[in-house]
Amino acid sequence: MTRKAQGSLEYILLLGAVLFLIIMAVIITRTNILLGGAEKTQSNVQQWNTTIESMCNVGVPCPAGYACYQANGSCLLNLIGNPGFEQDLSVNWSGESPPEIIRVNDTRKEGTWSLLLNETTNQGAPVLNSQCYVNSDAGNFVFSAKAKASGGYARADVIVYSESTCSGSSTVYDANTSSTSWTTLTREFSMPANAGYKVHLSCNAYISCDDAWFDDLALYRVS
Ligand SMILES: [Ca+2]
Ligand SMILES: [Ca+2]
Repeated sequence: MTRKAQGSLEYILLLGAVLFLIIMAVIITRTNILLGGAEKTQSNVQQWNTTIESMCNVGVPCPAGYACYQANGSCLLNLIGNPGFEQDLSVNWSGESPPEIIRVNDTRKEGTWSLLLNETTNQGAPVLNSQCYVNSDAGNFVFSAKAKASGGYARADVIVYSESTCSGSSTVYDANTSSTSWTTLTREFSMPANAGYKVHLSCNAYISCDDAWFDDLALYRVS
């Protein structure tokens, strides 16, 4: 190899090393910026998840996944999954006495679908339970549901358990209506940390009922 060729090779290697360092510096800088951005976005999402100042109590709709706290018009994160039965009932819910637990679209309050619990002779009381949720921090909550009934009462309960697995001792917060037009049921209650809880919808399980419809459920933390 001539001295000139060797000089060119050294020059190319040096240039390559400098380019490599520049590229690495750019990657590190951009990664830090992206990470910072991701953290900022997450922080914004966490704030977004807590409360959205709104005027939903005068008709401004809340975003999907949020429920309107009528007391101050803010939108609060809805802790119940599939709350308006827009997805199949196997999503976030399970039937306890399933003969007549049906999603229907001929009468509903929100979206396309609602839930019908149709009590029929000799088939037992239809009951639909939400999945078991775990409450992380002690606080005060509001549960609400749109409901209507035919030939008796539609009943919606929140059951709070001493164990996070929805077992142990329990307290029932119940609400019901015999109205044949859509009515809002509301219960306020508190939960300790690490309590398990479920929503329990029923027709003829505790009080007389022929048909009960439910839609637009919400459970949210108010303090
Ligand atoms: Ca619905
Ligand atoms: Ca019936």
